[in-house]
Amino acid sequence: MRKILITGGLGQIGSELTKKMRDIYGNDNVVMSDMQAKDTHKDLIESGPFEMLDVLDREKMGEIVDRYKIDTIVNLAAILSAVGEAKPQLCYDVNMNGLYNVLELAREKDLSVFTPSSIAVFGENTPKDKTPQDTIMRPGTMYGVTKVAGENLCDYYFNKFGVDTRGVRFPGLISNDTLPGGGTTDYAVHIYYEALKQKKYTSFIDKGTKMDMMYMPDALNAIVQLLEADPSRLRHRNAFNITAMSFDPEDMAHSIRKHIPEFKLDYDVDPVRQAIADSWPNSLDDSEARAQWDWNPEFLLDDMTADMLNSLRKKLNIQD
Ligand code: NAD
Ligand code: AKB
Repeated sequence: MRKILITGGLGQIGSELTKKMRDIYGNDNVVMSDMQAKDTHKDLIESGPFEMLDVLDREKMGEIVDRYKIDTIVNLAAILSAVGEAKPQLCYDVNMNGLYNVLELAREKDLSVFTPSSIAVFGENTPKDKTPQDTIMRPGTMYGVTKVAGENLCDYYFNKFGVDTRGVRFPGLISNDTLPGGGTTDYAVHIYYEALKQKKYTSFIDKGTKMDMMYMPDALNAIVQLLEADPSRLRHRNAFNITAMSFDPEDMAHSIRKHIPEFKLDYDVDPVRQAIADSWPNSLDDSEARAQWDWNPEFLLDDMTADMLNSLRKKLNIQD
């Protein structure tokens, strides 16, 4: 049985991954950590071990690894694209130095490491449609720069020291538990909350802007599936393109109107996040992930919309 440490565990992915991993590996075998405890996640924090951990504190991370006999780190602590443009130094520190600390501990203590990358590794010069697995990567954001460097660093630790590093390039993730942490694709979560609360939404991303997206249950499956995949089949360890769907705000509105016919969508485009979105792919080619570890997502846009609206109605206590 694995003994897992999750960093940044109270974020959008970590709060749901912790639950899933505790179900699979056992509550006591999954240590969740973050900068500070949050009242909103009291149940989760109390369902297994929780540690306050800044990934910039390598000594404390090492002490936690030893105390719990950790053999796998899932490194989710990060600063995402929009916040990264507002706070580039913080983005560089957390995404680069945090990952470096994780990898150094992994080298010293023979740990496996999973670190997500992102569609943010791609930039203006990358082919936009069916973006290939191996292609030009010259991102225009600090977040993207740290993600490309992170992929390379993880490859380096595997090739040079034999550390078992793995990762995927996630597209925008949509979930109904924890709100997203300051990215460009966040509109695709907010739209569902506002559709239920106000029956209208003002999008900061313009119509016609297609980006890859994925529903959280598929993203969590991807992490566990790749972590457990047969290493002899993996040729792109740290940077698998994966996607489930590609859409623009109008496609979402169309899907939401199947449940809320009066839903209205208008636009107040944010130039910073729009420029980031314009530099990212319209759609990824994820055939290498499908071939090397049988990646196969379940949710398309209409399935996700039905599930999101249903779950959020209960969460927000909103009647039909
Ligand atoms: P998030 O912003 O929701 O959560 C990140 C967590 O990291 C937060 O809880 C925050 O408190 C924590 N954190 C920040 N600085 C820290 C530090 N110094 N030490 C410890 N913890 C710290 O992010 P997320 O969406 O859960 O993303 C997790 C990973 O997945 C990131 O690497 C991100 O780049 C990647 N990713 C996410 C998406 C997405 O749409 N959510 C898409 C592509 C890639
Ligand atoms: C962001 O928008 O920054 C993230 C991502 C795609 O990496 N959701």
